[in-house]
Amino acid sequence: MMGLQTVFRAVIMGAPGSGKGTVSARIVQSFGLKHLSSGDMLRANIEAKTDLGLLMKSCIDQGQLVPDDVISRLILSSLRGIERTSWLLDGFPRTVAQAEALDAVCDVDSVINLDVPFLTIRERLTSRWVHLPSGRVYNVDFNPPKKPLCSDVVCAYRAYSLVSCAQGLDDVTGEPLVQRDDDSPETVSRRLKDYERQTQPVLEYYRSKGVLETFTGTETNKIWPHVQAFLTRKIPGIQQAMGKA
Ligand code: G5P
Ligand code: MG
Repeated sequence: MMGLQTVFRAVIMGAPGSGKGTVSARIVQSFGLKHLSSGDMLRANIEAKTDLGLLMKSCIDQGQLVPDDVISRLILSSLRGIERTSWLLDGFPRTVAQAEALDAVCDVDSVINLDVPFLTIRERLTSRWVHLPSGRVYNVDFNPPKKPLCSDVVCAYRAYSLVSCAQGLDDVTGEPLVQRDDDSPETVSRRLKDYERQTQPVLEYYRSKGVLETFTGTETNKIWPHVQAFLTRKIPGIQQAMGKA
């Protein structure tokens, strides 16, 4: 890495539910990188009923990857115009073709790989709740919202498996939280299989470039200090305080 480098470009990888969004939020807070999540962007398109969102909704709900050219165009156009900003990509690239498309535009300094057992992941995803507009994630056991909505009425709804009823309110906006359509156990299985088949080769791709750093564990709170120490070593020349990048 050159001494004059002023921007830091990182990718966070890991299976669905490995904690990419959770760790990204901590990285943003500690290091001020701009967070770009492919999944959040796609869900925002679905929510806003854009042409892209309408076209991709069923694909995403079923846990399938969207086509490489569609997601590459979306992400690379978001990177255009922020060439002088340090960023963290979450959820992209997810295939070798996507990694090559990114490489054609810029070099990645570090790839943070969260290695979490699939059994742990399955348990987490059934109790995940999200605030769709911001992408903030909660978990009934791990990081519950400050305002839970567990009135008797909601609990009664839960008994009938009406999972779409809100289980709490977003800490920042007070808006209701929802469960993702792709978090059903069957869809999670499909996403994990696709991850093994299509995304694990991307880890090899970055390993061969010497930029891959793997963090293994079952708890984000135990993984996080290692990620934080790694980034503290890696971003020496860059202003770490928020807003100064
Ligand atoms: P996404 O949105 O990129 P995934 O499947 O890669 O989705 P996901 O599900 O968002 O990843 P995550 O961000 O890795 O998971 O994990 P998270 O949300 O932070 O944590 C999961 C849960 O565990 C949360 O409830 C959290 O609170 C909890 N948790 C965290 N740590 C702990 C802990 O230590 N203990 C406990 N108990 N809980 C914890 O992609 C979605 C879809 O978009 C399309 C695809 O269709 C994809 O399926 N897509 C793409 N398609 C093609 N190419 C791409 N590049 C695409 N990107 C997105
Ligand atoms: Mg995520």
